[in-house]
Amino acid sequence: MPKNQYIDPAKQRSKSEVPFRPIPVNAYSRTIKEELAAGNFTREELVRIYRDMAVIREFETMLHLIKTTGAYNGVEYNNPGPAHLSAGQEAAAVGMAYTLTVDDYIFGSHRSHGEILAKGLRTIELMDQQELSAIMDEFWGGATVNVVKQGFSGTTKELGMRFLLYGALAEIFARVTGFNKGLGGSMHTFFTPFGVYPNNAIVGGSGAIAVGAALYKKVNRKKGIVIANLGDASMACGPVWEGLSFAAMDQFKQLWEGDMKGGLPFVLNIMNNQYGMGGQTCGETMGYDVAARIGARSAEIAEVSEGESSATLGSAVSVMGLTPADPDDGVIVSQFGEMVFPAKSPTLAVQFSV
Ligand SMILES: Cc1ncc(C[n+]2csc(CCOP(=O)(O)OP(=O)(O)O)c2C)c(N)n1
Ligand SMILES: [Mg+2]
Repeated sequence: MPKNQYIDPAKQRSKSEVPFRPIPVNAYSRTIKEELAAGNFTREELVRIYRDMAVIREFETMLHLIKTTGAYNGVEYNNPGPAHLSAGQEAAAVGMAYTLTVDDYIFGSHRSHGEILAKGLRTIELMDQQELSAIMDEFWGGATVNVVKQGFSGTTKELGMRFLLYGALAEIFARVTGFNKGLGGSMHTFFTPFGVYPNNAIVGGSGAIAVGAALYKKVNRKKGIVIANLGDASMACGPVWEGLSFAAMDQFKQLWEGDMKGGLPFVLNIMNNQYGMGGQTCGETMGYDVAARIGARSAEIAEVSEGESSATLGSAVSVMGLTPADPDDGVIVSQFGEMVFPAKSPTLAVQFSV
């Protein structure tokens, strides 16, 4: 017998109000010193956060140089494929991944290299070394890991980092040793053993697809939460609203029972860089102001992990142009306070060989 939510016409049509609470905006304002003093992070954790941001910045810088000059560090390379870059958004990607576990999944925005690397690095940090080794050895019969094993002697985690960077880069370059045998490219790079699920060339596409993954986790009682990373302009896209409405359905709270009661383990993470390709989202009818409003009824990630509800989070960032052909977008503001790169940072201590 199907269950129904009882609609009482007297109550449904009675005069009332929808109460609203203030929405905190740009509420985070701690410095690194304050975070250390508060015991929220150790020095090692902060260094690792910075390392992950530096790795992503250099990865994107490398791609930018290859696209615009045909070379990186004196090595010539031609990449005729697309490269949707996210330099400047490192803090948002690393911040998103930092609290995640191996069991959590991310679905990407259409500039997702940083998200992929951030979640991959986080997973490598947390994953059991034997499991990590087995995953790398088994993947495509070792075709990807064998490339990065050449001339390498280091720890399993270091090998894991090489594997992640190489697998993602080879995919972007459409090489057969890439994570998806080169068939996906820049916007469809993913590696599910690390919880990195497909990204999407359809702006806002992940907003709906990730909800399906969250439903899968819920009904199969799987550990972990699911994040849909989106650009701010995707707030104008139907799949995002459909996904959000589905994830927050009252049925989950009112009709589902026992440990199944509650919203989906789903978070929309909006990378708010104030741009949507040819225009600014600021002030547009369906622009980022709306993101703040839907955030008004959201919960923190901790609550999502406990099956309480779905949430929306916003992160303020800015970037290089979407593709190397686009002009750079501008200034950087980060949710990580002072751990922010200037838009044109001169050098970083991370370099790759291609
Ligand atoms: C459904 C859909 N509409 C339009 C496009 C073309 N398009 C590519 S990127 C982009 C802007 C996306 O802006 P945003 O989501 O804010 O991401 P950002 O580039 O700022 O990271 C658009 C409209 C697309 N790929 N998919
Ligand atoms: Mg944008």
